[in-house]
Amino acid sequence: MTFENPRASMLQLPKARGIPLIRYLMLRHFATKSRTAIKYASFTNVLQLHEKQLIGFTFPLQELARHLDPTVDTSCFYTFKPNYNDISRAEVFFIQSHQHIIDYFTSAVRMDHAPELSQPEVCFLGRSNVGKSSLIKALFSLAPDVEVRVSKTPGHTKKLNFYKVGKFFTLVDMPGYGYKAPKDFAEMVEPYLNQRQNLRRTFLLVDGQTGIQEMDNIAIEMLEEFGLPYVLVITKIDRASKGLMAKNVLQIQEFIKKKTHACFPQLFPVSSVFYSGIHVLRCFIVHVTGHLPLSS
Ligand SMILES: Nc1nc2c(ncn2[C@@H]2O[C@H](COP(=O)(O)OP(=O)(O)O)[C@@H](O)[C@H]2O)c(=O)[nH]1
Ligand SMILES: [Mg+2]
Repeated sequence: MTFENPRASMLQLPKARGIPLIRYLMLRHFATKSRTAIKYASFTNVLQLHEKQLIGFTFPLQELARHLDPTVDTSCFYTFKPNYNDISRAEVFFIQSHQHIIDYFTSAVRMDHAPELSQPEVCFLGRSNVGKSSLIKALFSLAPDVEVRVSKTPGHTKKLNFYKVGKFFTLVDMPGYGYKAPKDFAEMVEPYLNQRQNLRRTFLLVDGQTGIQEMDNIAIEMLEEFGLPYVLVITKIDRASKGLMAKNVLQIQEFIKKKTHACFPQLFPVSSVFYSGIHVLRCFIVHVTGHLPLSS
């Protein structure tokens, strides 16, 4: 079925290109949106935004706080609060040069195949489809040649994918856990978390539309049991309404306060499509790997 619009020929838009009008408009809409999105991969361009937009884009939690009842305690929203200069300094680590190579390094199907590296490491853990690979792509968007491995059959390829950021640190994309979580944890995730000496922080991704789910609870229990410092990253915030985001964020924040010990009190909400929250997350990674003392 096509959506050919009889007025199309009058508008002389799509006919000239032989594309149905609605598809032409959709393509144009997404092309414009993605051009705008790519522009904001760089914090230098984000800094050109008006103050209100700049804050909302850089600190999505602060934007959310504006919509909350003033009686809600939002102090944990500001636990890690770099200034714009810190964020710009951190961004330099994610820009490729001849002296500073950012690239996919290797994959391991078992922990004993993992490369021995001395530089600090951070890993990204979460359910299949929660947005791990997209987040790594967004973090590396200033080095577009980095080949981020995405499994074509989600949940089937169980590999640890290692990405080197020069000689400074490594990011590890963990196999996504699904309905087979206990088995996946036993084979891959547990041995990695238990044995990896240079692991500085684990980022556990939770979908902003659904909040913490049963499988995420298994991961949280494991991280708590191991006493490893971890951080919750809230993904796909562009897909959730402000109301839903507020509800999920407050619920998760309450959960962290009451039920966890090793979890960082502040959440990191991100959109890997529009890059909101990405710049602060880059800054946090550079900070926890020991390369950026905050100036503020
Ligand atoms: N709208 C939106 N979609 C996202 C975002 N992050 C990931 N996705 C989509 O979610 C799906 C799963 O993402 P992927 O990164 O492959 O998840 P993984 O299995 O955890 O590595 C893909 O279709 C992505 O395009 C986001 O921030 N916003
Ligand atoms: Mg993936």
